[in-house]
Amino acid sequence: MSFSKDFVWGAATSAYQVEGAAKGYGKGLHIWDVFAGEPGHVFEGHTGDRACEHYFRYREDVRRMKEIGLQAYRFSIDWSRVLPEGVGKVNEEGIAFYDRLIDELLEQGIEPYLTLYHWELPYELYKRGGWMNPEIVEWFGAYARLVAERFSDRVSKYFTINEPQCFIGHGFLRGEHAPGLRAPLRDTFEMAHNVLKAHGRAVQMLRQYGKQPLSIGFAPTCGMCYPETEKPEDIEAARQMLFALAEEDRDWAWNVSWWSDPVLLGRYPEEGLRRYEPYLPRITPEDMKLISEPIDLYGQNIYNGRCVRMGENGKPEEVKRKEGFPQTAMGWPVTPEALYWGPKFLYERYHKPIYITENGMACHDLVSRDGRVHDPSRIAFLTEYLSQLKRAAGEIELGGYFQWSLLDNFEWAKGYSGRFGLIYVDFATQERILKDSAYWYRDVIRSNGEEL
Ligand code: IFM
Repeated sequence: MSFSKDFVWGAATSAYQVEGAAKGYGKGLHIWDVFAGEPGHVFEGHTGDRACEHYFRYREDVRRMKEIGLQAYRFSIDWSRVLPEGVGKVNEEGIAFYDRLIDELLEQGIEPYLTLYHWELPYELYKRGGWMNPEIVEWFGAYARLVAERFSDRVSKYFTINEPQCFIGHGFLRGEHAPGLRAPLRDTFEMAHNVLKAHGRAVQMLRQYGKQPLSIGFAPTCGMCYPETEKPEDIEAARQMLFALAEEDRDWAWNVSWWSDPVLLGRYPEEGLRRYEPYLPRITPEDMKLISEPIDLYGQNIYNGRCVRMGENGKPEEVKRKEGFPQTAMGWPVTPEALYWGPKFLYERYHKPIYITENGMACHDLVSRDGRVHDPSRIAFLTEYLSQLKRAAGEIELGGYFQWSLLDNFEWAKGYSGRFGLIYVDFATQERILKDSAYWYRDVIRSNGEEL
């Protein structure tokens, strides 16, 4: 089994997590500026005000990408940096930053993959109802148009929305992420519907104003499911559990089918329409047409999964993890099988080329006396995960893989306590050190995944 010749090897970041320059530079506030700026929300009061100073150090960072041999860099635009109020007046200084970044990438032969929304809702739009206000569909569309007009002469790959599961679930159901709300279920379903419509509108605008044919997708996430054995009934159990609704209604957003069926199949799952009926907004055929505007790529952020078997009662059941099962520094289980079965089940259902838009782990990284960062656990993790992905590559259409993350960065409510990078960042001095895993990844890329 091998990766195809045109398989893309990259790494990813997002704006607030790496850019810094959060105040000034013509940028408006977004909900994370406000949320992290207040005590009690983020570990030790950390904020993304400085983050990795990618805004100033992007040249050095692109040089590092080149050293690792990255073929692609997935980054996001901060909506409030280019449109400080979310709509209307354009911040040319912000546009100029992304122009410079894109030019630098292209000069180094690294293809930009641009994400429109990785959670920076402009605060001015939040005050007008944010995702609750149906006007956001056009606000987001206008933002996508601006991006197409300014960048699509050089950027042809786009993802509209990153992980709606997380920004709706953590931000509006659990209140652990910005804006820190525990909203009624009714509100969250309404927001989710607007998110999906905004995605569709952005696809239309990107296509309409794109200066070349564009490849467009979206990048949801979720825990995957994999079978305990390869018996057909266990495989079927894992498949069923992957696309099932969450057990608890307040966990509804952590789900694959509610987000992906509308976009890729043009309908919400029937079971969900029945169960969530009391909470749902009005959903029209025109809405579904907009939401299912054809896309080209299907991104999926995959970190882990649950082991599943068919129970004696003929229903899927989760298999308890073994005592001492491996975990990352975030306490997330290490389950490489998720990178074989996840893409496979998704491809079977949606028939779109799959890009792993994020995958990686947080480790307890530290600088050794030799000045290097030795991270054998990350190398072991990636070896296993990529081997599983390689197995999938022999069976389904896979477009690429983006390591999360290029740099250690601001891990949302966990602040700087979770180090996910291939590149170590000393946040006091902003010194960068390529971890052992970065050199290892360089060799993987060189061999197109043959050397794992
Ligand atoms: O850092 C995040 C990223 O912003 C979204 N996906 C998961 C990553 C690790 O938690």
